[in-house]
Order: sequence, then structure tokens, then C-alpha cells
Amino acid sequence: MPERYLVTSALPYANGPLHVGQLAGAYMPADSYVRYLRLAGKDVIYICGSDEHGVPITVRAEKEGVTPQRLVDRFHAGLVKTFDALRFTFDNYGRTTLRETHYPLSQRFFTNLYEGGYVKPLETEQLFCENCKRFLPDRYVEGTCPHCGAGGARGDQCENCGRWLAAMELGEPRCKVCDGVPVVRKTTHWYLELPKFADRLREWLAGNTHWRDNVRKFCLSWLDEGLADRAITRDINWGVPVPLPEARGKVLYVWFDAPIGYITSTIEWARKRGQPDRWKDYWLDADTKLVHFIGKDNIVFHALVWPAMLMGQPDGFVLPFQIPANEFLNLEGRKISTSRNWAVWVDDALADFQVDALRYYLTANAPETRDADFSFAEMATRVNSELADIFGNFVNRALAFVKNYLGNEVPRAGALQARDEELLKLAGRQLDAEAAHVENFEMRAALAAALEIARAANKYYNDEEPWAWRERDRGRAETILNVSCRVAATLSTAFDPFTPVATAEIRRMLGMERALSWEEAKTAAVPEGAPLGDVKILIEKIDDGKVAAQLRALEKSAGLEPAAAVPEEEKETVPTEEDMSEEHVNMDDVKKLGMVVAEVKTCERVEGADKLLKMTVDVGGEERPVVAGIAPWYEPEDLVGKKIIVVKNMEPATIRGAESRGMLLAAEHHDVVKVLALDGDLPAGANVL
Ligand code: B3M
Ligand code: ZN
Repeated sequence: MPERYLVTSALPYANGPLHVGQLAGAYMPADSYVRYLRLAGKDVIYICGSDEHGVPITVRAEKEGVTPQRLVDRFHAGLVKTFDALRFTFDNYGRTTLRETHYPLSQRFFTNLYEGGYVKPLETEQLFCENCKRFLPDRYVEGTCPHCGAGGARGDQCENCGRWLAAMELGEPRCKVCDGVPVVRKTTHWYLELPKFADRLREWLAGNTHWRDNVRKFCLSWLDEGLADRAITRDINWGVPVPLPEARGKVLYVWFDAPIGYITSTIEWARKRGQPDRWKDYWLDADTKLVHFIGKDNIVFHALVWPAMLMGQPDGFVLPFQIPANEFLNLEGRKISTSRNWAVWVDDALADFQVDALRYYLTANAPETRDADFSFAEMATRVNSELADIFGNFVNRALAFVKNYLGNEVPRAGALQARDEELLKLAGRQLDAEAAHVENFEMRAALAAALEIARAANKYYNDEEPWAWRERDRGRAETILNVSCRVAATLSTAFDPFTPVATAEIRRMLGMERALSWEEAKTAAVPEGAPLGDVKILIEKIDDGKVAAQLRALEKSAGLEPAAAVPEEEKETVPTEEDMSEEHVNMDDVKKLGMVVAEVKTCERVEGADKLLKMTVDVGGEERPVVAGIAPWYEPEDLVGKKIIVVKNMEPATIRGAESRGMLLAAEHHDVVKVLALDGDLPAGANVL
């Protein structure tokens, strides 16, 4: 029996369109993960849906003068369209306003917890706006901060001093909606007694040593500080009614019913398939791997509150196996803020960029272990120099050659030479490496492993020069192109989790009916003799005009003057390239560096140091050793024979036992490193000025 996976992405609120920050956090990695799992032959369903309750939705509906239902209908439809455009492969995309499925299940969760002795009522005082006729959620009260005295502090937090607040602590509170002065009223709410789950949660977390450190440590420290009871009801009329006669007019807190939406959506999936009990195979089997993809702001709810809710049910629900929470994606150096319109909406981005380009960049630049920054210029650079120049270029040049010179049919192979075998073997190894990374939720590294196949294929193609064989020995040319087509087929599996449009195109061009499974891709049989489909450009390059237009639109919608108007304090603290060039140097300073052209003579790895390459370079009639930390980006043989730039008078050093007399120059950008090389030819020893 194949391993069984139930994969979810956080349910997006249906109160606005999707932006790239959300996409990078909880969605992109999940769709890549399930696409991989399917190709690897696992039993997997991918479940999501719209989160349609909560105060922000009622407030926005009120502002627009529509009912909350109308509002969520509209945004739900928009989200469905956006995910379709992105080629998402949900098995079901549900919604939490389904009265027949979601409401009764949410109420049953509450009742079970209540009857199990995990929920208790408590009367508290809260602010009530007589004008709006409702209790005010913390975020809808404004007043004076009790700590720093600043005005305009919100009922949940003071933006001036950053402290967490309760609305009742504010001085001179006002209703944010009508500006009226609220009064204090008593109200009863029902609280989930989380401390009663503390021991079980701790034991469960202790066993989850396979979790990402950030998530597990975060939860353990939360437990160490002591869990508190949490109100799971609210005084509004939009949501799932609390199933108690004494709670009339109150609804379940949105964060209580939202995760239950994962189950409802699975039930919906089972019903649509005509197998109404099928959802139980996933949710009620302790061996199911339940994987919740979320952003880091959702950790507490998914890793503590939700598991407690599940533990409190008599059904025997499976608990999350893994919660790969991503960090945040910033935008052009500033935090994304939808209220200030500092956001890139996915639909807008898709108007200018290919789906694969956006998916590629969001994966290559995923905020996996730390926050990342989305920049249009960087997106263009990476898409153009990696996805288009390496992956797209290889497939296009090989297939165009077959079309133009080899009769437009997938060529047959003659006897393979060692170099052909080597490339095929490398592709197999990279597939294994990619799989291991995906299973570890390291999508950036997985994508880099896939790109390595294309890089090697390009090099193979250059070295084997099929165009030179065409006249001399057509059989050899056909073999090279057969191998190239096989690697293209491998790439169509390796890239399928990330750039599904291009990979489907490759299959169409090669006349393949379906994607090769991960196993099949290792040997990559192609239909020899099959006519090629139309050969089309796989990846379009992004031109500067689009980058500039997107930036302008972003700044305009945020009400900013171009570039210069970004307030100083909101800039990233790390210096940008511009800041760093501020300190001026003169010609003498530059000359002091003693930079020369050097030719790499030999190059090898340094034993016991993964990152280091050790080379001998000719700096003009003299050879000397140079050690550089570039092994993650270069194979030793890539560099031999290259003309590079070396700082000759660098202080000699011994690095991990290897002598180094000179420093190689390289440029780094977001984990990508390129060695500086000469554009054209000059002899070793030539001065760099
Ligand atoms: N809608 C919050 C968010 O989109 C919330 C997630 C619910 S997942 C059960 O960040
Ligand atoms: Zn009011």
C-alpha cells in the first residue's frame, strides 16, 4: 500500500484577492509538494478552501453595503479563479459557509469539547457600541495607550510602543467604525480550556522531532510559558451559531471553525466522488500523514489549538504529521501591507508574467528558513538567467535541432558513449536529490537540484556539438539528440512540481501522453520515431519594461512617489547595494588591490570542506594556489581553463589546511554565486583597472 498523505494549505480569508506573500507562504510549496507526491506514486489528496467567517468580513461587507454572504461569494469565486490560473491541483477547494456540512461538523466539535469538560463559560466586561449595536472586537476600538500615552492605539496592540493590549485598557476608547464612545457591558463567552491538554500536547510535541526547528521550539516555549484558556465564541451574527440554548446570538470564533474546514472540504471531496465515507480513510487513520502548509503567523493555531481540538473529539482523528510553516515574504524591501496597498496581487502579476515565471521565482526565493524579499528586478534576472537561459534554452535548442535537421521525429539512439551515460546517470542522481529535498520541505534546494540537470544537459550539448556531427556521422548526431530528448523528458518530470505549464509543453512537443513518474523519469524512455509537436519557446524572457511598469503600478497604488518616497525607517536594515556603494574610493585605492586576470590551471575539492575549491592559477608567468568558497555553485571542471579575476596581493592564508595566495572575485545575490570572468581574451597577468 502506498503511503497516504492528506495535504492542506491554510484557508485564505475570502475578504480580498490573493497576494504573492500568501502564495509564497502556504500555497506554492504545498502544490509543489503534492505534485511531487503524486509523481512518486503516493496516495495523496490536497485540500483547501475559503475561510469565510470573522469580523473583518462583516466590517468590509458593511462598508460596501452588501451582506457578508454576498461579499464572500464574490471573493471565493475570485480565489477559485486565481488558483486555477496558477494551475493549482487541489482535490477539493471548499468553503466554510456550507450550512449542510460545515456548520453541523463545527457544532459537533464544540459540543464534544463541551461535554468532555474542556469548555467553560465566563462572564467578562467588554466594550459595546450602542450606535453600531454590537460588542466591539479589540481591533475595532481605538484610544490612548495605557503604557506610552500615545493616541490612536488599537484595542489589540499599540503601534507606537508595540505592546499588546486589551481594548478595556485603552483610555478614551472610540468605536473605529462610527467614532462613537462605547460603553462597558457584561457578556458571557465560552473558553477552550487549553491547560487541560498541556500534558498531551507536550508529549506529542516531544515525539515530533522531525519537525522544523522553528515550529517545534516555538510551540515548546509557548507550553513552557503556560497555556491559557481561549475564548472560542464571539458576539457577532456572522458565523456558526454556538450550539447551546444559553448562547443565543453568539457564534463560534472564526479560528475555531476554520481548521474544521479542512475536514469539511475532505467530506465534500468524498461526496463528489460518490464515495461519501472515503474521507474517513484519511482523517481516521493514524498512519495518514497530515501535512498543514501555513505561514508563520498561524503556528499557534495549527500546532497547539487545533491538535487540542482534535484530541478532544471521540472519533480518533489523526494529528498533524508535519506543519511546514514558512517565514514572511517582504516586497521590494518593505513589509507587505494590504491595508496600505503595498502588495502584489497574483492576478495583476499574472497579467504581465507567465505562470511558470511567477511560480519559479516564488520557489527559488521561498521564505523557508528566513524572511525573503520579492523584487521585480530580481524576478526578471532569475527567470531570465536561470529558468529561460538554462532550462528553457536547453529544451528549445535540442528540439529545434531535431525539427530542423533530423526529420522532426524523436531520434533513435545508436550505441551510447560514456559521456551520454554520464549525463543520464547525473539526471538520475539529481532526481533522487530533488526528491529528498522535497520530502524535507526544502523546495528551494529541490528546484536547484532540478536546475542542475538542465545545466549539465546544456554543457553536454555544447561539448558534444551535434551540429558538427550532422554531416560527418548522422548516427552520432541522432544519438546525442536522443539522449537530449530523454533528458528533456526527465526535466518534464523534475520541473513538474514547479513549472507545470512548461513541463506539459515539453510532453506535447515530445509526443508523450503523460508525465513520467519519478521512477520512470530516471530511465526516461521517449517515444522514438514519434513526430514532434510544434516547437515553441518554453520560457519567455521578462523585459525591463514590464519590471518598471509593475513597480510603478505598485508605488502608485500605495500612494508613493516613485522610489525615493519610501520612508527611511521602513527600509530593510541590511544595507542595499546602493547604500554600500556610497563610500567613495579613488583610483589609488582600486590599484592597491592588485587585481589581475588569472587562468585556472587545476581545480579540486578540499577534503573535509564542502564549500571550498582549491585551484592553481596562472597570474602571469607564475602559478599560485587560491582557495575559494564556491563549491556549492561550481564543479571543479567548470573552472579549469577559465580566465578569472584574482586579487594577487591578498594576504596569504591557510584555509582548512590548504594554502591560498590570492583571492578570486565572485558576485553573490540571494544564494547564487557567479565567478567574475573575462569578457573576451587577454593573457594571464593583465591588470584589472
Ligand atoms: N484564514 C488566516 C490566514 O489566512 C486564516 C487561516 C485559516 S487556516 C485554518 O492567514
Ligand atoms: Zn460604532
